[in-house]
Amino acid sequence: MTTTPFDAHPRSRTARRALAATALVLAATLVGGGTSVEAQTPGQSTLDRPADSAVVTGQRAPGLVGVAPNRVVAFRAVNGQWQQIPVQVDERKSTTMAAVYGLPTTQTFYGSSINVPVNVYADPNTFTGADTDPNVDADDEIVFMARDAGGAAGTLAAPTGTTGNRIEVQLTEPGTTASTGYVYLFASNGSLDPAAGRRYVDYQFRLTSGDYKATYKRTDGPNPENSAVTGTTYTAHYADRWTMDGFALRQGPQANVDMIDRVKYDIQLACARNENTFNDEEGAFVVNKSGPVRAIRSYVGSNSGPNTQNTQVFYDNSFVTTVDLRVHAIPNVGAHLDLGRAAYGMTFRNAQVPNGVPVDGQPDTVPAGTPNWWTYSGPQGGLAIGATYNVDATSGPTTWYEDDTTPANWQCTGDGEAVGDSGAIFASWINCTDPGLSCTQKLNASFRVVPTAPATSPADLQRYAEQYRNPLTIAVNGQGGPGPGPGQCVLATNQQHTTAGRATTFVVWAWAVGSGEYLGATWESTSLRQTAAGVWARVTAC
Ligand SMILES: [Ca+2]
Ligand SMILES: [Ca+2]
Ligand SMILES: [Ca+2]
Ligand SMILES: [Ca+2]
Repeated sequence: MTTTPFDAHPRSRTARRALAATALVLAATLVGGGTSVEAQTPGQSTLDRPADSAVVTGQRAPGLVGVAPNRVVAFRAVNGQWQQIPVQVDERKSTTMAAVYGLPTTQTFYGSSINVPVNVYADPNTFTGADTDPNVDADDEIVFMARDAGGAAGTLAAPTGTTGNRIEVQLTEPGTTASTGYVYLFASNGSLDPAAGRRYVDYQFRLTSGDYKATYKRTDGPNPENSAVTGTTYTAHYADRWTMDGFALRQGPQANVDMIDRVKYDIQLACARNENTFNDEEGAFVVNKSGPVRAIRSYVGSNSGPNTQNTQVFYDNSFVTTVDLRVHAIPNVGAHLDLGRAAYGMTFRNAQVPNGVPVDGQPDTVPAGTPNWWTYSGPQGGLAIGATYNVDATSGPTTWYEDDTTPANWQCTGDGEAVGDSGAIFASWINCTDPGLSCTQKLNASFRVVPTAPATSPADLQRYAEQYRNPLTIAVNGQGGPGPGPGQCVLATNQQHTTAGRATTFVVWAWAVGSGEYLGATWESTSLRQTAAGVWARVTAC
């Protein structure tokens, strides 16, 4: 049995209920022996994924394509009752980096062209601009929290305020089908708030200079900020585009005490390039978006890598940083989090030091290894970090760890100390990754930080870290949508098809309307696609 790290969090009840449901299912199996699979279908989610989100693109939910983003709503079913949950649509668009910069396509930086194609989050308040299609389209993302999932809705009638058919999104723990949950997406009639009255995260983008489009120095920074993100379990602060210089837990005895020196990005060659020099030259924001499910801060520009992009996505109890390196060949590159003395007393663990080393400013021996997960735990609380890499421009990353108040190593930015400073470094020669130089190789690194309450065990921290590397399986059943229309596909029981006019029944047997295809018994489920007005054809799956 595991504990949730979010004990100060009212929604931790969901996880406890899920565990209780698991126990009930197990008990039923033990007592009943031959209990059928159907009888075990839980009334609520059995997932234990407190920090995970789930994204369904418009491409996977064609029934919602064409629906206005503020008309997409989500529900869970708990013991046969609908409950609305927060959902967010993040629109994406294909454009060029030059458009993101709001600069001519002929613009170059250090010989690198910015007239390169990219697919990015849209933002009407940056030069990226709003999506070209104001409704949900194929690349737009529909996102909700996995812990908001419920049980299977079965034959529940659609919730009040929705139109058309539901899209069932089933989340399943890889390799453990008994751990599963369901979320149902619908189009609303306009009477429902997609946030369901919640706001999980708040991001205030504040430029010292004023309005972004009017004042941002896109060809030569710096561009000081006083930006802040507030989740349920943490706050973060930014002083400039690349500079996260504040981070505090919101639970425990050191609530709201800044724990970090800063997040560091660097080429560790005589401090030639780092987040300070990135801020100092060309750069632009792709998007600044705030809640309700997540906030997104994405930006570009790193000296001779004008197309390099960093995207940070903030949830209520985690944040994800994804670096897309796009630069000429370079000798090495690293991304790491340097803590401050407020982190003294924590213990650092990874696969090489599973029993941990103390964060105390005194050097430790941490053998080299692949930085897939690492954790900090202590009376302050915990940090669980999981990482993924998509790289073909060099060999894999190695762990960076430095805990030393008098480091021999130059501290290129921040204060002069290295405190529990850990992350990933690509220490081998990195081939060109810049499409602005017609290069096609890649180096993409993604890190998720899960801040937790003090009571979280090292084992749970490791589990949350590794969950980022092993995401939930997402299955999308049924296509939902605003209402009948050619191409619509619906997975439902034959009784539901009959009620909705897609099938007819005689005694307990059902046939599709229009095509006349036999569908089986009324309690069986089939997928029907509308091939013409009033014609439904049986298909293998929606
Ligand atoms: Ca789009
Ligand atoms: Ca769109
Ligand atoms: Ca130490
Ligand atoms: Ca430092």
